[in-house]
Amino acid sequence: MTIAESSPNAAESAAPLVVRGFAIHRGFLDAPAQAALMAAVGRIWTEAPPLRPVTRWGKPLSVAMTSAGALGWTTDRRGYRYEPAQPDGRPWPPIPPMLLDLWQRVTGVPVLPDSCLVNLYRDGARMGLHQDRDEAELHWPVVSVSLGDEALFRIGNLERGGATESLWLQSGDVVVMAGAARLTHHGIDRIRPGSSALVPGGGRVNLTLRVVAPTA
Ligand code: MD3
Ligand code: FE
Repeated sequence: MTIAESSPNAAESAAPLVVRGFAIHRGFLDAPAQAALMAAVGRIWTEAPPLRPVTRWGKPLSVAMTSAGALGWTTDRRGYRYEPAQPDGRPWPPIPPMLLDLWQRVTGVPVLPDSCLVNLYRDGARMGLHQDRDEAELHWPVVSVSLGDEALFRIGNLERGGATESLWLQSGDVVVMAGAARLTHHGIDRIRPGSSALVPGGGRVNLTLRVVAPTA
């Protein structure tokens, strides 16, 4: 059964919680849909294994990453950017249809994402507060899907600094960043190891869907 075929649960039709412009759909994916999506992530990993990329300064990120779609986000000693191929030259695998379907249902925009970043957080992994602005057109939304262990998500401001708000994201939660929220600083402080058994080997997977290449 695909996510598209599964009947919408009560949470899916509920109004999202909005925090600083981030629309948080708690429990958007029920347990069968989460399992189906996790299986699709496993197929992505078969063709494009998660790697811990290094920064410009040669330090590996604590998060292991891979991508699906025409363009994948990566970083190495030349800096960070979107690339049409994996470091070994192979193309990224296609974005699973169930994610394209989810994108259409939660955003309603007339374009499809051309990139799906797949982040893997094992114990101790984190992501510092940052903005995402490597995409050509910054007005399209970004959609995040959480699978596996719970994560403490921190939401800041358009500018660096200032007060932040934190909330726990759980497996099956979907967050839509649109409008001003698209350029808001955000990060993951920590995960709660062992809080879910969904990810083989443990940890958390976050999928972010983005429109990266120019659409016009
Ligand atoms: C707000 N990922 O991949 S998801 C990222 O859980 C990233 O792996 C985190 O931040 C994670 O860039 C947070 C929420 C998220 C993702 C992308 C965004 C929020 C965003 C892009 C723009 C604005
Ligand atoms: Fe981000």
